[in-house]
Amino acid sequence: MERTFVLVKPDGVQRGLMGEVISRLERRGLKMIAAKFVAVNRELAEKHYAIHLGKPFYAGLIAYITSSPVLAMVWEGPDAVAAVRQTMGATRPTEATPGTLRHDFALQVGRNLTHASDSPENGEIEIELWFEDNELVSWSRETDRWILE
Ligand code: IDP
Ligand code: MG
Repeated sequence: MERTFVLVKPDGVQRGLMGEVISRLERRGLKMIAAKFVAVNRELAEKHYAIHLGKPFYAGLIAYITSSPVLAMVWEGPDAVAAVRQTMGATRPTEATPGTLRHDFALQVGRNLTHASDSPENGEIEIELWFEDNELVSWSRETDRWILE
């Protein structure tokens, strides 16, 4: 089953939206297999956003993600990467579809609430960066037969 890495960024934590993010992913049918509350240091932030090094918004992005704790999670499901990114909405909240998290709870790209892996390969890399193997929980969910065909 595909896995993806998800963050509730500092703005989501400060605004009390952790539960909203979890709730939407749960209701979608995705299964949480790991979660932890993390004060992100500069080293972790730079590794996580290495792909954006050199971009004009990079310094602001590192400052944003280290400014307050984040909720780091791993979610599992069929096409989990695409499903989570769809639920999050477009990177720029004003381009996000109504009903998505970024449309419903955000206005600006630099305060867009969440991070989610953009490919299964990057998902595995990000899971490895943020979690130890023994923090990933393998569990069977009784509702799976009503969610997965
Ligand atoms: P994503 O989070 O939707 O995958 P990316 O392009 O990977 O979007 O960018 C990572 C993060 O960097 C965004 O979620 C956003 O917080 C921030 N970001 C991207 N573009 C800009 C920008 O033009 N100004 C400020 N922040 C930006
Ligand atoms: Mg991205």
